[in-house]
Amino acid sequence: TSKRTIYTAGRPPWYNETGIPFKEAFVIGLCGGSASGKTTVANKIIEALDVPWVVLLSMDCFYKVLNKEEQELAAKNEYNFDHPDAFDFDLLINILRKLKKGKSVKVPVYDFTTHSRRKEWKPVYGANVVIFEGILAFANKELLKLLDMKVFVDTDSDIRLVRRLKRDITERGRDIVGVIKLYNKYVKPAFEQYIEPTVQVADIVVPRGGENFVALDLIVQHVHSQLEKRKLRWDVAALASAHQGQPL
Ligand code: UZR
Ligand code: MG
Repeated sequence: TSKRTIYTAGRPPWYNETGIPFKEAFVIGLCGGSASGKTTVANKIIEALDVPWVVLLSMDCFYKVLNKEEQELAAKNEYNFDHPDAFDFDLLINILRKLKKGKSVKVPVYDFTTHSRRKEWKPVYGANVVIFEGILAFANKELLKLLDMKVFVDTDSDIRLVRRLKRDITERGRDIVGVIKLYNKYVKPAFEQYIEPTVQVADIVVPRGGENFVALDLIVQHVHSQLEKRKLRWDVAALASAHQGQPL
């Protein structure tokens, strides 16, 4: 575990043990259809990474605040929450850019019952690794530039529909007719138009999601090796600053 302690060394994660600022967090983008298992994959990566200061950022926090008319549409299941227009990409990019620089940020807390943001935003502190997950995680060019590794969770649509039905009925108090209506009207078309094609920009495609231990292991190995490379760069920088411009 000695190689893992390097990243904090008893200090906030944005400095290494020699006081060299930790400039960049490693950002993993996790994309996939609704109920594909993105959150499960994210949590398994976090567990297996065994690195301090890993942050999970969900796209759900960046839904736009709805006005009155839009709220009425949403109540009738006639607002499209699966379309890119439903998300505040500007705020999302802004926040992810800061996190990537190792800065702390405040993330909006979205309330799906009122379709507004809570007064208190959630503080998120600088991290070594940021996992950003969402159905449209790969749907914006500026956003893509911030992702160091792009993982697409590819789970069959019948399995996703079954899970979505279960989740919306048990956790979100919806009824079967409403869930199926939403699925056919918005979830499925948006998947086909905006989500599925973005598999092309992925570095790794994970079939079956959280049960794919080989894929999870490959992802974790890559992150470790990237963090090691960065650590090497800090060491060189620390050495250089200790010599204060004298040749090493
Ligand atoms: P995922 N969604 C909800 O229904 N309620 C919430 O509180 C948050 C999200 C839905 C959203 C989208 N659309 O289809 C999907 N609606 O969850 C994206 N309505 O989230 O990737 O976890 O399935
Ligand atoms: Mg989710």
